[in-house]
Amino acid sequence: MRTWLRSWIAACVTCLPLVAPPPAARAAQPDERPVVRLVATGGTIANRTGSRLTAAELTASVPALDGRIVVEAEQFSNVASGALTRDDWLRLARRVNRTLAARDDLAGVVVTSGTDTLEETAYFLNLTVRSERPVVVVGAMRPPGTVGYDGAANLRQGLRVAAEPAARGRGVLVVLNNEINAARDVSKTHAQRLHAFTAGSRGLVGVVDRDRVLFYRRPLHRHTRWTEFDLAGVERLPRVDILMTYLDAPGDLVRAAVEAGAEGLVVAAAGAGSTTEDQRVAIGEALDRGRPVVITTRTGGGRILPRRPRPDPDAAPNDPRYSPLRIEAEDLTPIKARILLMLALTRTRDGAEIQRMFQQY
Ligand code: DAS
Repeated sequence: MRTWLRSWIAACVTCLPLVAPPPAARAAQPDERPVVRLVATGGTIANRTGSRLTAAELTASVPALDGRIVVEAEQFSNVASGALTRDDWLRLARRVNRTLAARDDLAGVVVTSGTDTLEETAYFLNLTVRSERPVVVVGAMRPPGTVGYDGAANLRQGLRVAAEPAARGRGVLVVLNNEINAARDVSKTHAQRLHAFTAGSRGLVGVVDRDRVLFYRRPLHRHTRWTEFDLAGVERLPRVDILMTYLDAPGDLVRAAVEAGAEGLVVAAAGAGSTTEDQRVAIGEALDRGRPVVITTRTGGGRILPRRPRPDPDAAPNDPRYSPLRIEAEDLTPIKARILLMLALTRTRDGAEIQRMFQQY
């Protein structure tokens, strides 16, 4: 080997420690990257033909994070979202609460869910996770292995939102298709398309763009850190059923729900809150039996307005329209109203108190 080449190599070898510190020195550097906990529950996002993707495999599907976020994977369940139960919700909320309480270093949590009941799980967590740190729920409309699988993209976006300090204090967020929606306001509004989740006239909370995560608004209803619902001591969530109004809808389904053990009812009423006459009578009986009945609209938008005051306080004392247990749901959808009523019933049976909760959450 030529002399100049030998001395050049020797010089480079001498320089090496300056260029790349030895492993011991490297390990001493503090890791500043945000840590996000991924809690996987199943759904289409994991539903590969043959076997479902595990939480670890889901994490491996987003290498494009380029190591900028440290992801810890945890398997909660691996089922279709329609197979989850109210007991699963209790366990899931407790687990997320416990994790956040024990780990100050976590930036946030991402929960994966099947999209069919995703908005329900998101709203339940919105009312029961007592932390300001972001909890983000993601899913997918196309399964792994299909052309255009959206799961990896949605998961990557969800992890970015959960790692984002500006996401704190905005309640549980739902992230799909580059859009950030509030758990309270978002609904699945399409059975097939990628753009399946919308919050209607309430609009987006923010977007996930290629360069950054951008927020437009802060949900004003009470949630997460500001919730009054505490699952400590709650062994089970009460049964609350939803009945729909449609032309000639019978009242006997209302009676059947009460007979089957419903502790409260939600009516997906027509328009601004009307039911059939037969339902009106059966709802009156349910109220007389001490069951709160929450009136919502089946239209998908708009509020149920507060009742007008009783014209003559002495007239028709048993008129169900004026029962204190008849609650107006504001603009909560029937499935979200069911969740709020279940949680309300863990704290009170007082109609005025339940009505206050429907105005605040
Ligand atoms: N398989 C359905 C579910 O688990 C649909 C989905 O995930 O998109 O909800």
